[in-house]
Amino acid sequence: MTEPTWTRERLQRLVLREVGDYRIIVVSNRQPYIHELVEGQLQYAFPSGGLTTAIDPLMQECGGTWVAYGGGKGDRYAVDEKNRIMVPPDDPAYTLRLVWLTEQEEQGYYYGFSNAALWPLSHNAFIEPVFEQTDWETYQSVNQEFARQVIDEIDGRPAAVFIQDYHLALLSRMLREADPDVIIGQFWHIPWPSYEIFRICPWQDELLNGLLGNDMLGFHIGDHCDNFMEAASRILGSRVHQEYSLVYHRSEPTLVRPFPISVDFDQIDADARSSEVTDEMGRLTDEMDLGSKLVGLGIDRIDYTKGIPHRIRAIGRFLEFHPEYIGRMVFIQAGVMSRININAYQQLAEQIETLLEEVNGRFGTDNWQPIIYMPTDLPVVTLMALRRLARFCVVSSLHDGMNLVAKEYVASRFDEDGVLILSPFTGAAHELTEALIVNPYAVEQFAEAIYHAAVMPAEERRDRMAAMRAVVQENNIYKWAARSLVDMMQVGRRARRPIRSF
Ligand code: GDG
Repeated sequence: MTEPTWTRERLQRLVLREVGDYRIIVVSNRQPYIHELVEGQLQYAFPSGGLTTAIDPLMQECGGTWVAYGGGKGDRYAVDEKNRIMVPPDDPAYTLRLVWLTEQEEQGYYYGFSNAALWPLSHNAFIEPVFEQTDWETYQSVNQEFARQVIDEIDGRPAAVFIQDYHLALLSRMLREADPDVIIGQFWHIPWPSYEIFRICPWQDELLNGLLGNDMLGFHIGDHCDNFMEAASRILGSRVHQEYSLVYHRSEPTLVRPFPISVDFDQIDADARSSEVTDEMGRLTDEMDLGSKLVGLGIDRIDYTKGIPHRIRAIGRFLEFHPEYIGRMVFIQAGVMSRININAYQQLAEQIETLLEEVNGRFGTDNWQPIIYMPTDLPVVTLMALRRLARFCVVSSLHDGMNLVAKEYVASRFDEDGVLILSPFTGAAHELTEALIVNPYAVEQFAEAIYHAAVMPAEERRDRMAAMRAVVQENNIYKWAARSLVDMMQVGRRARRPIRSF
């Protein structure tokens, strides 16, 4: 394999050069390490989700502080009197500072405004957003609490704050008002909706005004940048310089750019080759009787944007069209349940169960089921072994900012085998053009894509996988981090350069 342009070492050198005396502070809702109390003992875990997967390696390189909500039962026992702890626990590299929220705050800010309003608003999945005044008020006060903690952490020193995601849309404006010298950037990990959809939000002005407190605002793809700029122009009347990707609000500029996020390709590639993974593959093959079967795989947070019902229907249709695969294929659907106290997620869980009963009931036999559903938090080694065992991996999102599952599958296939079936409605489809791109709503075409994956000759599989691996290896997480950090620092410094008078 050739060396990619961006590596951990190059990023580290770049950070030293670009960041200089500024302290880097990352802020997100989700913490990268969660502490739990298990039989009185403190243990830690990594939460699943794309954001922490992407940013932890970056923080390990540049040090600094990560401010996040402390949602683990053991968190309060793990931190010091300033609510800080060094992480990763095994090899401390940066500071984690935790923010405490009450149950009622978590309900209104996280389950309420973030995930019952903003999440469905931003994804074309036909789930109606729920706009509750009290949730919005809680969202504002929790953003304010994050702002207080970040300002305390900065403590008047030069700082660059890199905010993550849609839980903190108001934070940059609050920080700017408290300390105009702070450089601020934000990455929005989910799509930005079209103007027609965004304008149904009762607090559209406040959200835009909040986000335009950033020096730099990143999205995964250009379409989301364009949607955001159109909203700023039509709703707030902001001046947009499309050719420079700049939005001027109250004569302050915000650079709006695409930065397609990615994974740590080399690390995943190396992990996939380990003997633990090979042993786990053997264990799973025996336990699940996969030996002579065609294995398909889905790994997702159980979310209505991921198109899981569509995928189950397509597998049913595939078996109907190609009965020769009855008893000869197994589709494993793994991934954790999430946000289960929101109505739409409970309905999704029920819908999945009903569809599984239908497809497994129709095609299954006494000793074989076409779909094995494992909605639990599986160990990392098991997920890796499943990726390596799967002839094909299905990512059928109805809408997805990027989708890291697709890139993880590609990065773990060092054997250059395996077929990726990918929805065109993911950011990843813009880069992984050698996948079998299929519309998840078109059930017959979807079923045919599964068949295509099943019968694809080894040479074609290798060519396609090698091409996708080259893309993910080059466009890795270090490139994403380097490009977004450089843009944030440069645009932030430029905006604060003293104007010389002649
Ligand atoms: C958001 C955007 C964007 C999944 N199940 C388990 C598990 N996972 C891991 C996957 C992957 C991550 O979680 C999911 O990342 P995605 O990118 O697919 O999706 P979101 O969580 O919706 O992330 C998305 C991302 O932010 C980054 O910007 O790509 O578009 O929606 O790493 O492997 N991990 C473990 N157990 C599981 O059961 N350990």
